[in-house]
Amino acid sequence: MPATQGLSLCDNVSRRKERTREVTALSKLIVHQIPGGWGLPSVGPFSLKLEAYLRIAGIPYEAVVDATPFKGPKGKLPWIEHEGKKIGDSGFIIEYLEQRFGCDPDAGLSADERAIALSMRRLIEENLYWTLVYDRWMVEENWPMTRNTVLGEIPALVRQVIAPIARRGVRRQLEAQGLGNHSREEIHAIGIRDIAAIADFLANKQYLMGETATEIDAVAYGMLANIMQVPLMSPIKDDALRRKNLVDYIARIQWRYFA
Ligand SMILES: N[C@@H](CCC(=O)N[C@@H](CS)C(=O)NCC(=O)O)C(=O)O
Repeated sequence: MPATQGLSLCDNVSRRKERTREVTALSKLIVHQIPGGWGLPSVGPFSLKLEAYLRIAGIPYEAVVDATPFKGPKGKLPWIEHEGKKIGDSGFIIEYLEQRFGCDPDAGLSADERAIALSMRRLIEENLYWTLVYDRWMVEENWPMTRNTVLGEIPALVRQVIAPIARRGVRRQLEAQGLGNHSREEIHAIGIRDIAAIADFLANKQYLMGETATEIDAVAYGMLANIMQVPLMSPIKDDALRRKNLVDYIARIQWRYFA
């Protein structure tokens, strides 16, 4: 799926960078990601983050769905192939793309704005993410839908065998991370606090760092859309949907970059 939207951010960079991008566009960027579903291009928050980033930065790419994360260099999705290189982890991928394509959506941020954006990213990726994992994989009512969508590209018979093994692995990850040792109510309270912090920080701005979209908006969009726009039950989702600025924010990014 070649993406050509979102070029505006790079429209004003120097002619040299334009030329660089035209040339590098010739070598195809392949993005391996978690399958789409529930109306989203990817039901993986980090895969959707990378796709949002590529659209914000205006970098053309081709998305490929991987049924499992095992082929990637870090054993996780997303990962990319570009000019003979394989790179895993959305954060490292973005660093690579910024250097290779010479286009940084955060270029206009000051050092303290970058520090704030990084703290917000850690909140979203290192804490809120695990509440999403808990709701998808551990809440009994949600499990059948998670199994059939997140693992939906695995042939049904194989999935029957793999799904319970994968679920046990995720339970161990949740316990090792620490969140999995809390009660359901405590986990939801933790997630709701993060949602409140994002909504309060966004306040009435267009994007998290101001009037233009930056990397943190890709991070937030990938996670929030995967919480707010999926047909799973969660008090965290319910809380987020009650916050009009978050609902408008997600719609704004979708309209601007995914229409
Ligand atoms: N830090 C990584 C996290 C990626 C990640 O956790 N991906 C999940 C899907 S959302 C995954 O592939 N999980 C498979 C596993 O943990 O075995 C990034 O930013 O890309």
